Amino acid sequence: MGVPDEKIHPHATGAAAKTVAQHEQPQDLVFYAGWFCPFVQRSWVVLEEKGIPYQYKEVNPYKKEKHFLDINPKGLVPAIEYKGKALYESLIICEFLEEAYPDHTPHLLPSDPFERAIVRLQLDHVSKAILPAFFRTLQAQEKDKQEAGLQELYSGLRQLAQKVKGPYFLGEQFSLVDVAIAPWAVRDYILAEHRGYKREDVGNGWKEWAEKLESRDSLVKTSSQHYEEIYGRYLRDEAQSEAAKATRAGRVIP
Ligand SMILES: N[C@@H](CCC(=O)N[C@@H](CS)C(=O)NCC(=O)O)C(=O)O
Repeated sequence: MGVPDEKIHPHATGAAAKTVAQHEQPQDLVFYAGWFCPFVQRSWVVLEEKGIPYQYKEVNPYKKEKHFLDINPKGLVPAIEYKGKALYESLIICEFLEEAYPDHTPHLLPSDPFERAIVRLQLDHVSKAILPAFFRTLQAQEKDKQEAGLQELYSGLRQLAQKVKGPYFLGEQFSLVDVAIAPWAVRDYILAEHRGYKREDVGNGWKEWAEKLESRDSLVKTSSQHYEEIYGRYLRDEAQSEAAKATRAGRVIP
């Protein structure tokens, strides 16, 4: 028996569909992706930014088919196969791409070790503070819990935005901090429509940064339509994804 999340639109649409069509040929790097997934979009953005040759393969991660579990035992997208070897976890894939393709620019990590560490600190903040608050706000059913989630989200985003040099996190250089948060800037309209979220209420220039991120070419080229269909299940707290279950149980997002 399947889970309700299995019933998703089967492939990318809009600008992302064109990008998928350009990446059907076999390559050393196979990108296992779900068109709808913000974690996928992180790695996809890096592939597109750097112009790395890749073959796009659409996976429905809710089906947990054996061939996919062999690649990622966690059964989550994104995952890659690189020269026959498997790797998963969006940010780990992003860093792998940065290191495995040193001649492909832009470089998304600064060259100075201290600056690199600062970028990683912010990635940690996105994972531990911002994303859990985003999911909590999305899934909360009671008004007071939605409001509490929203305030946590504002606080997490505010702390991050405060450090933005502009127009991107490190200034002119587009970096992994931008990559890590951008897919949620693309999707925050869902919270605006259903949870009273306003970019302006974050402050510290988040609105301007979010606008810059969502309009960047690599984000536009990897964005589809139909996100509402996916997020409807989260908004009703019916989603059975690992992230949704973890959020419901007060656990860390896997
Ligand atoms: N920490 C993982 C999260 C990936 C993730 O949660 N992907 C979702 C789709 S957006 C997935 O594959 N869900 C399948 C499931 O929950 O069963 C990463 O950063 O790659």
